Amino acid sequence: MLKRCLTSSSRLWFLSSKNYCTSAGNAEEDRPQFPGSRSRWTQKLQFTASTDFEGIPVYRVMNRDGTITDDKQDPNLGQATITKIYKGMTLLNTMDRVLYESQRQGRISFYMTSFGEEGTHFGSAAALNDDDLVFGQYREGGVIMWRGFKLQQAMDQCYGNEDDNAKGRQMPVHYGDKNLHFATISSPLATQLPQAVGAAYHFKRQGKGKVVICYFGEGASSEGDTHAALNFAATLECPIIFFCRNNGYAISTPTSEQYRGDGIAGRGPGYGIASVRVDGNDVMAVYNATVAARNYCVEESKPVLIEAMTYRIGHHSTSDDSTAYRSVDEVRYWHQKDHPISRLRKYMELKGWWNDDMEKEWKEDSRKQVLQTFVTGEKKLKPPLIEMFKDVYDEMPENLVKQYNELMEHLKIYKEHYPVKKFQGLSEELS
Ligand SMILES: Cc1ncc(C[n+]2csc(CCOP(=O)(O)OP(=O)(O)O)c2C)c(N)n1
Ligand SMILES: [Mg+2]
Repeated sequence: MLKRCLTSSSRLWFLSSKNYCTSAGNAEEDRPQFPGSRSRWTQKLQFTASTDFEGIPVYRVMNRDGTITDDKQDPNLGQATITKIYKGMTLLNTMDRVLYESQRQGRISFYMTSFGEEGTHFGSAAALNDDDLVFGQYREGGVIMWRGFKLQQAMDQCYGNEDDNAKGRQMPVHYGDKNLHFATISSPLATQLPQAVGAAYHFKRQGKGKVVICYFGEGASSEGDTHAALNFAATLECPIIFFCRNNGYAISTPTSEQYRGDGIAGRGPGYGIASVRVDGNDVMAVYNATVAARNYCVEESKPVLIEAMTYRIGHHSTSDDSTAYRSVDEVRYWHQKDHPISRLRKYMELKGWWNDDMEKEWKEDSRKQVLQTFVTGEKKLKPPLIEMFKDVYDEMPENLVKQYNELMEHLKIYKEHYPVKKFQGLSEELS
């Protein structure tokens, strides 16, 4: 079933639609000539069921105990890169804890954690070039962090303060940074996918060897936009990596209620897209898969689909309480038995690159960094109110000018009921 469809430099086996094709016993002229199909005649009346195929295997490099089972698959990232990845994963984890709690205290409006999915973020991000373009869904904070998004920028975005790139117009965790080639997150599911394919088509025409990576959840893959994106990417042969984080849930809907086929990777061959399934809790497997996918995109100018299997340990967001629909034991299993951070730590300890003292020191240091940037973000003023009305149009149209003027009139009368001092320049404007 599996066929090596990549070039010699790649290490991975991808499943392609060609694998389903057999030409045994059919002379070329006797083959069906229908446009849109490349198959053979059969005298056997048989429906093809997804259960006729064994599920696509899960590519793994590192065992749960942190050992590499096949040395040939070792990406040999070295101590410096592995330590950087580990520090990134744990820093994200610490930031998630602090910001989750801060929402509970009413200090920010909303938050989404990435607990348990850190391996998918850092393994894939480390495999990309800096000028590859990233489209995310919303749970990919580690990807933008790896590309250079500072803790302070993340805090400023979550507080929607005067230094927030989005000028306070987005919900928290909707990061974006043009300089880091990371398109701003937008909440409506799957909208990023057709946009990402359009960008990849542009890259193809440019011919500079750049690729797009587009992250999405397995839940988002049920949206119509995902179909449109996969089919456009396949037919236009765009250099894009579709990176699906299959974390088991779309809010409260488990995967068992989301689809009946072989996950998301299983759909790839139907679109004519080379596809692979990886252990998303194995940062090395994710890294290798993304490197191979990137090479394939550039060399073949075609899309690739990666399905990274993982588990959402946290609640969907601060608006969710997952104890209502899953057991504590289920969550505990992933937290204690199959966590990407502890697996990488075991690997580092076996190598002699990490120990308890280093862990303690890093924990203190990283927590301090998070808390310092958090406090700084909280103290900053909110952007000027006028920013709420700007930037959609080059010049503010009359109806928006009218709304803004009405808002200012209202605030002049009722200013004592509003946190006027928290907004840049507002007190002066109202006086
Ligand atoms: C078009 C649309 N429909 C519904 C929602 C509400 N919604 C937000 S996140 C989500 C679940 C998405 O699950 P998945 O894609 O698996 O990502 P995960 O949250 O698991 O990372 C839903 C239904 C939305 N944001 N947009
Ligand atoms: Mg999901």
